Amino acid sequence: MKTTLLLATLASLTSLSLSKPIPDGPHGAAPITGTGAKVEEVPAIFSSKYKRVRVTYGQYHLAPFNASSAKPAGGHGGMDMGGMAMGGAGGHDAAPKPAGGAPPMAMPGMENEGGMADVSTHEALKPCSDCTLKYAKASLTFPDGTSANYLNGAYLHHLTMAVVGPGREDLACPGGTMRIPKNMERMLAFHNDRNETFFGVTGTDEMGFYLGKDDKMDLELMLKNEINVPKDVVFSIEWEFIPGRPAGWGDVKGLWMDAAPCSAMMSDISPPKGKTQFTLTGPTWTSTVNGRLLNTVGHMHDGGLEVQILSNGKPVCLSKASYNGPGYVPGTDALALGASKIDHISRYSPCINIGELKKGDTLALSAQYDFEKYKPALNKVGQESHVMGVAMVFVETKQ
Ligand SMILES: *[C@@H]1O[C@H](CO)[C@@H](O)[C@H](O)[C@H]1NC(C)=O
Ligand SMILES: *[C@@H]1O[C@H](CO)[C@@H](O)[C@H](O)[C@H]1NC(C)=O
Ligand SMILES: [Cu+2]
Repeated sequence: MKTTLLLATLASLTSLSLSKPIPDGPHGAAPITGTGAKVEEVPAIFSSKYKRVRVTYGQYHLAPFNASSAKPAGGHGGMDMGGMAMGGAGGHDAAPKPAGGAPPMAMPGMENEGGMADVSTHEALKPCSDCTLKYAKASLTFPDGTSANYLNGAYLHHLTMAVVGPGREDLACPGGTMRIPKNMERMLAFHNDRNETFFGVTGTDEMGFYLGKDDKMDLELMLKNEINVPKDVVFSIEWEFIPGRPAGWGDVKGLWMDAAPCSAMMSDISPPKGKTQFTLTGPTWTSTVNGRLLNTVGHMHDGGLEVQILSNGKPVCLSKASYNGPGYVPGTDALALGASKIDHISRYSPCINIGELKKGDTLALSAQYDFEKYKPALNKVGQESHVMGVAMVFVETKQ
């Protein structure tokens, strides 16, 4: 297993092609990525003072949904474990991040998630260094550039990006946990709704997330193939940032609100047995900072209706799921190749300018599901897939 991982890593290193030099190669070593990783400059949209880059993290090979456990398909992005490709190391849906580069073992309940590929890496390409991030937007395409989604069989299951560096601390789960070690701070999450992220309320307000020279970016990336033929996909994020750390700008942090507690290794939860309508309720978080709650969208799995956030017991944000937007309905070809004919969440209503936050205030999240209204996704062996209740809330912190 270790040899396979090493070979896969070497293969991806040798095929690194860069149209621009990597701004900040970690300690001289080339970052570990999928094939074709690169950083390209594109025109900024929000301000002439900003720069915009498209970071391609790589092209990855996804095994078919129905791949048998005994006969793994080869991949560029990592090694496959019976249709569950394991690449890089770690992943919140995978397993404890092991020391020494040993591949993680599938978490109980995840081993039958057909077509799932964990292509996480501890050293993802950085969009910039000594810069303040304003905006990010993720995409998943096929190598020919067309969007990859339920329509044609492969989708962006989720990604979480964290910055690892001296003095970094996760706002929601501080102090170091099994899942979020010391010096790690989660700062970005994308799910298949692919909603753009503003580190602020708009693209131009004077605040952002600072990324330093010594920070590394940890990318937890899970991709999923819904159909019974292999697929190659390309994952990228467009970032917009201002160089340096402008004087007077506010600091933006990500607050990962979750139905699962900080002690859990992943956000995935088994749906309560025998229930079709239920609410997941997360632990109460007590604020350690003063600031302002800027924006968020919720995240659930199919079957979810809405994510609610309570501040000091009062509802301050309701992010409702809507289903079956363009690109999210499996097409005829995808259905013929085994895609399941269910409704898929395609977007969430955003909450913007949520309100003030003071030290001692409490925040809590809940997520409501109704499997009678929207059927849950099923895994390879016909069991209900895990569910989630998550919202990455961006906060402007004031000391
Ligand atoms: C995505 O979220 C932002 C808030 O960050 C919001 O302004 C925008 O309307 C959302 N877009 C969609 C398609 O939901
Ligand atoms: C998966 O499905 C494809 C297409 O229907 C089929 O050709 C293939 O034999 C299946 N593989 C397994 C392992 O069942
Ligand atoms: Cu999820």
